[in-house]
Amino acid sequence: MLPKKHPRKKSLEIRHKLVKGLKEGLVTQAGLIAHGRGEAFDYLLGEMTKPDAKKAEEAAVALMLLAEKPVISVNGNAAALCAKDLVKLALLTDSSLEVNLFYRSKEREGKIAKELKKAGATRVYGAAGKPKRLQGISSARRMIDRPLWESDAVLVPLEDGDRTEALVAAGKKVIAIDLNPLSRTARKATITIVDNITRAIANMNLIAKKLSKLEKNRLKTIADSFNNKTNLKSAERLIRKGL
Ligand code: PTJ
Repeated sequence: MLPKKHPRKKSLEIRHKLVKGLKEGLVTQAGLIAHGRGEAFDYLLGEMTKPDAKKAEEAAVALMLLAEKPVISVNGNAAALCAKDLVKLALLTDSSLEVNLFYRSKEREGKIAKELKKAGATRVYGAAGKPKRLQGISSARRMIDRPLWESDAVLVPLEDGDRTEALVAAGKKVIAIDLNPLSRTARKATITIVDNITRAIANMNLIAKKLSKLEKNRLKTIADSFNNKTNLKSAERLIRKGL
C-alpha cells in the first residue's frame, strides 16, 4: 500500500500495474526493463504531458480520424497499463484492435485479447487469425493480421524500430508513443508522441471527443501542420533541460 502523499505515487502505481501484468501473464519480463528505460526519460520530462506532446497527440488523433482503416496495435505493456483507454480510443476513432507481440507466445496473445475484451472490446485481431508476413523484419512482430495489413494508419505504442520502419515502408502512416525521442521508432514514425502511454492515451480520448466534431479539411490541417523532426528536437531539448 502506497502512502497517499508519496511524491512518486503515480510513477510507483504504474510500476505496480506492470508487475501485476507480469504475474497475470500479460507482460513479458523484458517489458519491465523496457519500462525502466521509459521511466528514466519521463523523470527528466517532469512526468507530465509537455505542450509538444499535446500537439503530437492532436495530430495523431486527427490522422486516425482521417484514416480509412486505422488500427491500434497492442503489446503486453500497453495492455497492462491502459487496456480500458485503448478500447475507448478504438471506439472513438473507429479503429481495429490488434494484438502484436515482440516476444510472441500464443498464451500471452490470448491473455491480452481477453484483457481487451474484458475492457469492452468486441473484436480483437492478432496473429492467431490468418497472419500475413510483413516484409523487412525478422522478429515475431512480422506476422500481422488482415486489418493491419490493409490499414492506412496504425498506432503503435512502445514499438521497436524494425517494425516501425517496415510499416512505413509498407505505405502506412505510423503513430508511435515513445518516451525516448532518440529511439529509431521515434525517428522513423510519421508522428511520435513523447509522453507516457498512460497519459497519452487518456489525452487522446479527450482530444478525439473534440476533434470528431470537426470537418475533414480542419482535421487535415491539424495533421499536415505537424512536423515530427521539429517536435522531436524540442522534446530532446526539454530532456536536456531536465538534466
Ligand atoms: O509485449 P511484447 O512482447 O511486445 O514486448 C514489449 C516490449 C516493450 C518489451 C518490447 O516492445 C520492447 O522490447 O520494446 P523496446 O524496444 O525496449 O522499446 C520500448 C520503448 O518504449 C523504449 O524506447 C522506452 O523508452 C519506451 N517506453 C517504455 N515505457 C513507456 C515507454 N514509452 C511511453 N510510455 C511508457 N510507459
